[in-house]
Amino acid sequence: TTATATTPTVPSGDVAARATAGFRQRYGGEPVGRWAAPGRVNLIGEHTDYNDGFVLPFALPLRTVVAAAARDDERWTVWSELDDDPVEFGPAEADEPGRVTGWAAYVAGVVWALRAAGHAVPGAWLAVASDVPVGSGLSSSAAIEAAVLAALVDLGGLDLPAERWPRLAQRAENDYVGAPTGIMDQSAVIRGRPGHALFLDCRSEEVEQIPFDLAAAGLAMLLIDSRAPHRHVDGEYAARRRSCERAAQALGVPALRDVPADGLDAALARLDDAEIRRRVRHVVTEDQRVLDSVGLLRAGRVRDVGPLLTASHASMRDDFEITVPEVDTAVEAALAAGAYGARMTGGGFGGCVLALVEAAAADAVAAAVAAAYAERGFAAPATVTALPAGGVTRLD
Ligand code: GAF
Repeated sequence: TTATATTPTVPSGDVAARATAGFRQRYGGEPVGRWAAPGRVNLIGEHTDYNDGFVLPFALPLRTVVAAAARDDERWTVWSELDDDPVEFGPAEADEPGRVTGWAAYVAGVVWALRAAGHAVPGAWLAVASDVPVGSGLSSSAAIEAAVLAALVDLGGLDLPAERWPRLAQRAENDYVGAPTGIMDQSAVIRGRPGHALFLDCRSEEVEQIPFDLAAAGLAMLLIDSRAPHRHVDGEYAARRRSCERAAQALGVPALRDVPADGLDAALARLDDAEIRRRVRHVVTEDQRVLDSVGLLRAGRVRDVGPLLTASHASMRDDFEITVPEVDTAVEAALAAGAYGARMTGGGFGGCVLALVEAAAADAVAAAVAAAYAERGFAAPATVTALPAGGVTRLD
């Protein structure tokens, strides 16, 4: 085994300075403001959001920053660190989903969603820098959507209360970018609070901020980037969603959220397809695990959430069938090294694993996961610790 250095916390970075520098360099002037939105991890409640169910994500200290200024014409020019050249588009491209592609589609999608909702969106110069890694399942897309949305709302003085931002950002992603996601990620990056997890009812959009003070409890949350190459993520996600919708229809309920945990067996008995039964079992038990986790956190019993995290992982692995060998290996190794619980977080097929550990054990657990990876010949995982941070905000 290799001795690891101390597990780093996620970097606070100079991401805001990079956004400003990018703005000056590309556009030759000063931004009028900077807006920042975080990435997120989901503590528990996976693939429950589009079933009208419950989720419990928290915002990360990793952020995407947009430096911006309004312009007099109805054009949007956006530069990102991911590319050399800015992308420019106008109303014609913004009003036709799919016209702008790549990372800039998330920006065009926000313009589209605002215009579709009847807002007069100001033209703008935008420069984007980000510490949220792309493709690690930490919602870099929700982060850019939220930061751009906040910038455009402020620049245009739009009358749009923040409670309505998550739905709008979700529409950008669903209808412009074309990814059929739920409302969890946008809610987490917009409504997250430091030291809290966000308990969200995805049907009513009611939220409760649940105290989640890991440091005070002597605990740490390890975030292990599985480094698993993405495998058919989009198609598999859409297929899971379709299965859930078909199951709800077969059961005669608006959504799987309406199948109560104590009515699960009766519901399963009415479904003749074994795969669909597994999908339903995941969603219904996962909703219950969210409610149970919230109850434990309200009672200050943070460590006791561990077994629920691990049960969630098993359910994703065996019933929802969205894990891959890398994430299963990380979860098993973390548990064997003493983690209270561990699970893959996010849509699946790779991304990050989170592990709830005693703060003093963080380095040993990270080293154990790295050793298990080396043994299997997987690319070394990147591990950090993370505390819940705040949602989208204007920096200056
Ligand atoms: C992705 C989606 F964007 C979310 O809406 C959610 O469905 C999640 O996968 C699975 O819980 O992050």
